[in-house]
Amino acid sequence: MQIDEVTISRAITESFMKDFMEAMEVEVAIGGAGPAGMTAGYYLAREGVKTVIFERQLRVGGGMPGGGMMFNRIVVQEEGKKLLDEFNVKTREYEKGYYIADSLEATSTICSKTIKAGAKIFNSISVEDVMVRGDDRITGLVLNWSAVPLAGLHVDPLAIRAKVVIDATGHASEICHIIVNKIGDKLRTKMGRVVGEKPMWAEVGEKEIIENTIEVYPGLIVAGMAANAVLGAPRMGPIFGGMLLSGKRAAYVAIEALQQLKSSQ
Ligand code: 48F
Repeated sequence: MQIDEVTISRAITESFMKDFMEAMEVEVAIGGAGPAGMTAGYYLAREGVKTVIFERQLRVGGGMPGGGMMFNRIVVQEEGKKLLDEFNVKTREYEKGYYIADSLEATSTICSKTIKAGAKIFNSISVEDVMVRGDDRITGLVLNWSAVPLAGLHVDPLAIRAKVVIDATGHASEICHIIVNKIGDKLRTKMGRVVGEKPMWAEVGEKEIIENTIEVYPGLIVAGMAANAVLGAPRMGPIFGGMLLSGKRAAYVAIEALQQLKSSQ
């Protein structure tokens, strides 16, 4: 067989565009393919929900591959270990109740299972704005290639429609900030704004992240570190159980929000 460069180029362009067009009308759109966003995507896709994830970086995983201070290990507690077991990520007990996993195995396995479950992940694309319609409800995301702002180019974005959005953009909680900047202090938090994360306290951060995984604005759910940043809870450093559990919870909060939307229409 002769290899033709143009056939390769056509294969890439055509199949990418097909998936991108498909992603323009989804049930759930997730900003950020860190541990929380990918875990949310995995459980949503497993439940048959049409889900897409947009990730700014070239690579997925957010803060997970870097482990603790670039030592590529993560620690999870008992509940987090059960979730890593579900993904079939190997863990080893370090001391009673503390489990270690390889951060690269965790990242690559969760990513692979999320895609195989049916969620689409688009890397190198940033969420730069949102769409809000009707009675104050987020209805979509506004996207641009991540390289555009890096190059300082003036290029207008494109938009996709989603019934529910998950802000899994980590510490920066970018989608929630966009809502506050453009719509006002309307988040379901103290004062309606992003409260901001508190100093590191792993015990409290890991507990509160689950309670903080809520719908903070109609159609917008927070997951992972964004949940603690928006609701004003501590960061927790390289213990990742809370991120995975929050991602899983966000999937089911999103499913509930989809059901409520359906019954209100
Ligand atoms: O930061 P990140 O890993 O968030 P997470 O899933 O997990 C937090 C932990 O990694 C760690 C921690 C553990 O205790 O505190 O920090 O909550 O992943 C967030 C992803 O979102 C991407 C970003 O590149 C990262 O991969 N992201 C951020 N803003 C945008 C975005 C945006 N506007 N559009 C698209 N992706």
